[in-house]
Amino acid sequence: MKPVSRRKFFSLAAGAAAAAAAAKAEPALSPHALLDPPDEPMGTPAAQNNEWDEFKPDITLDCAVLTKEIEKGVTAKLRAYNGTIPGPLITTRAGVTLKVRVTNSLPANQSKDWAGDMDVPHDFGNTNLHLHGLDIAPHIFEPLGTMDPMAPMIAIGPGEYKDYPFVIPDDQSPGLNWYHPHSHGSTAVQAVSGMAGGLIIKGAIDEVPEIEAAKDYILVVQDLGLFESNDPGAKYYDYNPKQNAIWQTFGGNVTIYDPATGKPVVQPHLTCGFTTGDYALRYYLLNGEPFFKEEHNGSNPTSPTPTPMTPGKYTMRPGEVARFRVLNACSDLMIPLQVQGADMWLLGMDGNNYDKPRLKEYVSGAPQVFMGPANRAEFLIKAGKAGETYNILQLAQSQQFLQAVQKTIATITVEGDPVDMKIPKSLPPVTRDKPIEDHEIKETRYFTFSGRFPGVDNPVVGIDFMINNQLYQELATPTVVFLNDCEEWHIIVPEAIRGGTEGHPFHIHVNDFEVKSIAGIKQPPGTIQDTIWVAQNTASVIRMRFKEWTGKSVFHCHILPHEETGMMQNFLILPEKRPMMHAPEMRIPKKG
Ligand SMILES: [Cu+2]
Repeated sequence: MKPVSRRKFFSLAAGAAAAAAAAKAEPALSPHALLDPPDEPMGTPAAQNNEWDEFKPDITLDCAVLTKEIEKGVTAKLRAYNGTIPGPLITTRAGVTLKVRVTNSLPANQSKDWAGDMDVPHDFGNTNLHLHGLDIAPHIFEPLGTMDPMAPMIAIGPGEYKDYPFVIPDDQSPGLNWYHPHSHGSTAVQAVSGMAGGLIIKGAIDEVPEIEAAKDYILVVQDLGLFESNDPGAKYYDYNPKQNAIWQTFGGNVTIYDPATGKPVVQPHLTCGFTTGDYALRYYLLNGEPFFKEEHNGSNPTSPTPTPMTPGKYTMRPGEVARFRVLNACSDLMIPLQVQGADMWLLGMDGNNYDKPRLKEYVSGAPQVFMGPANRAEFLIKAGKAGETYNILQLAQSQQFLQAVQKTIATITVEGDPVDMKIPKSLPPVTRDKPIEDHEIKETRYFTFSGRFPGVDNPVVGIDFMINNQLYQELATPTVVFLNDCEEWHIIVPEAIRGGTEGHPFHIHVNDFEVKSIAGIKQPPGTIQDTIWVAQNTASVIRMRFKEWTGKSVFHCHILPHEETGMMQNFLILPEKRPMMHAPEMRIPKKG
């Protein structure tokens, strides 16, 4: 019998006490703009490891409330892994079983009686864990790896824990990935409160002599969405909507939908409600430290009032080559990334290196990499003369509902004694994701990401965020694919009159994909990603091979408030071809 994977680990009262204790604890402040990747990878070689025998976690991630002063006079109750924002940097390698225990010390949030269905944010105390970017077995539904199309999503309740034995394939590409919660209803609230962390796969790329010699900087970029707390007498900010209160960006107030009249009713006593991107106060963090602030602007609601804060600081010697790895862990900000004044040698995206570094020349005002929410960019910079400075910028963009003004994430100063370091000519071969030829394509599918305002299917939220005109359904599995098949998917964001009012980042679990074209522009072979930004009125074409794992999983928009309110779909990877039925393993009668 399979051991139980989810047990109470303390009573609910103890859970509340633990949360209170965590809230009182001094916040752990990370050193400014530096995250040192640890040398020792975690995990046991898969062959030596029975994943369920005596589960000894390599790491325990405890989810709890963290009280932190973000800047002088602004204290916020956030949500964090192990009391730090970002969460601890996990380092592991291909071919191991990484054992992670998730314990949930978040306070309970009872939302059973709220109006609306699963696409109305709910149960903010429930959580689960997604390792984003790893080619591992489906792990969002219960039990892990299930092929039951009706399987429920994993929800680790307050006071509960769950053990995850993540089997990482032998040929998993080395690079920067990450982890975050993925429990439908609470993903956005938890991630934009601080719950995200980096995950490094070490491997061949780290042994390329020019890369091994380079300093390795990990830059985790996150956002925090905040409101003045609704808690009586509170002198802090938080993001803890009461009932299913919705923050009305345009009215600058909080409403609750009245099913009797079909209209939202203003709640003068509430300051905080769920939002699809705009917050009363939002901070952008680099490795936990704020570099930018935005405040809701009632007179111009799609243009928050910007305040630059302190960017991260890096120094390089003249002639030095350094490795920068940037994770866009923001809940919804697309980052057109530029290193102002320096050429970028892009090693790869989303933890998948290219066959050689791709030179992205610096052109003033033009992005070198488009980083949708969840994308990672890894690149080398070679410093010029002493006295030069380079700014790592998020360039201004207007591809989203909110206008994004330019932000300086970090500055690089060139100083000290010169050295002469080199850019490598080639990079290790990628073994897991081979190019997919035309004749291998078994199926071509089209997915349209669109929005409808005001919402018809989701009137509580007030906006419908849909894939192929459907909101997310936990128990529906509209797309069924087969193991070892290759498919071509066209991800479409239509023109504005058909619901394409803004861009959306597409992300799929379990297998990475090869990017064939973006907005009609062919991409070089070997462009492997797990997330791709699709701008308004364009399509991106990707190809995927369902390589190793079967089970029920998801693809979705990685703008988390969109995902939370409907822009997600399940898909099922089946081991072999059989007539399509909704639950084959339950309904095909056994012979004899
Ligand atoms: Cu979206």
